[in-house]
Amino acid sequence: MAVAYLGLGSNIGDRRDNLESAIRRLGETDDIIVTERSSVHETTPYGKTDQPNFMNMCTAIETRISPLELLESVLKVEHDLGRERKEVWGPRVIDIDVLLYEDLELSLDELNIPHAEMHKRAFVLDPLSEIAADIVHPTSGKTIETLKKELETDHKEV
Ligand code: GSY
Repeated sequence: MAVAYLGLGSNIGDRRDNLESAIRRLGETDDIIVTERSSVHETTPYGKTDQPNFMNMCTAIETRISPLELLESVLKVEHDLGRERKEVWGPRVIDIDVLLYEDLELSLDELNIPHAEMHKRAFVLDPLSEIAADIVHPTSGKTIETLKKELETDHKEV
């Protein structure tokens, strides 16, 4: 079984319920076992800032399916929960990103693993460090805890 990590976010409707529904549906998907989950973090929007605050969390899963099949499953859960892809950076009922899949590095049009922006995003690293602090991000060779600390240092007020 492969271990993968997913990042989830919601900023429309009942955000906590949307996260719960997404995790339940992921767990009901063939060949996906949700093994760990972080706490839920309320976060300010990254990128396009004039939108509601998000709730974010991360999960660990075990799976036999390939990264591209995992992407398909994740897109199906997003679709079933009513996700519409109107704006790249716009508000969303649910967003599920494949962050890590074992120590794989993959660069395709439709999927980058590790997620290309994860090391820049506190809304990913904060919850992810609760369940994967010692996991090594394969591109940088740094642990999630180290990436989180580096991002915090970057953002420190002077
Ligand atoms: O890429 C995920 C969607 N998203 C988020 C998010 O989940 N959390 C925060 N805080 N900002 C975000 N901007 C986008 S787009």
